[in-house]
Amino acid sequence: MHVKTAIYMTSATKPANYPAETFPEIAFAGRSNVGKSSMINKLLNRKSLVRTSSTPGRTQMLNFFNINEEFLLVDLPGYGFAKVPLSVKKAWGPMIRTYLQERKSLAAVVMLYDIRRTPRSEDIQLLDWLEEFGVPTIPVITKIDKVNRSQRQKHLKEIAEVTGIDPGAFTLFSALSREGFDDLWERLEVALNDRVETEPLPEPPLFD
Ligand SMILES: Nc1nc2c(ncn2[C@@H]2O[C@H](COP(=O)(O)OP(=O)(O)OP(=O)(O)O)[C@@H](O)[C@H]2O)c(=O)[nH]1
Ligand SMILES: [Mg+2]
Repeated sequence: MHVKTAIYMTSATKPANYPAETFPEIAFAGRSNVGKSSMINKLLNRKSLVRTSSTPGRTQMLNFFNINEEFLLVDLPGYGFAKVPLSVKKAWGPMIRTYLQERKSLAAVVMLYDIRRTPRSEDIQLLDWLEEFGVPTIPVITKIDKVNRSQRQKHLKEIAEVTGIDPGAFTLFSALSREGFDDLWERLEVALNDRVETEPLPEPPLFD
């Protein structure tokens, strides 16, 4: 994929404020601090198009980015960060569920897992929704640079067991190295093409 333009469009919490469904779209989901924003920046080869932070839980809206006027990438709010106010925690479920249910242009969700962490209830909940709404899912294990090669298989096996996902289905990724970069782009391209070929996208609005 040659990224010519990558432009921040808007942030939203509810469908009325999402951008038009003119382009196929890929969203990135996972717990707070797992590396969603870093992954998007890496894929786009932009240092800080998407804000990353050492203070997890800061991205509390859905952030939409337009790539090449061809497709959208969406940075979804993370979950599971203890210091976030209860009101924000409660808003997360309906916000994500509604998005997954309603977004007709959604081609796939990249589901991120930190190689050092055991998936928890929210991770499983998210997988249930993806299945319920028939959203194609691309499972990725991130931060693989944090563990040595011999440890990788052990962690991969555990994450596969807890999620029920086939170990061979995961892309192993690092935002620090280039590992997993080509594999992930290939999967995104396949998903985007599939979305365009299965069902026409809704007509763009006459006025934007
Ligand atoms: N070593 C290493 N660190 C990473 C990697 N990806 C992300 N990080 C670091 O992990 C921290 C969190 O990354 P973010 O990309 O902000 O995580 P996020 O999932 O967007 O977090 P929220 O926006 O809070 O949901 C940052 O300090 C990143 O530099 C990786 O592949 N390897
Ligand atoms: Mg983020």
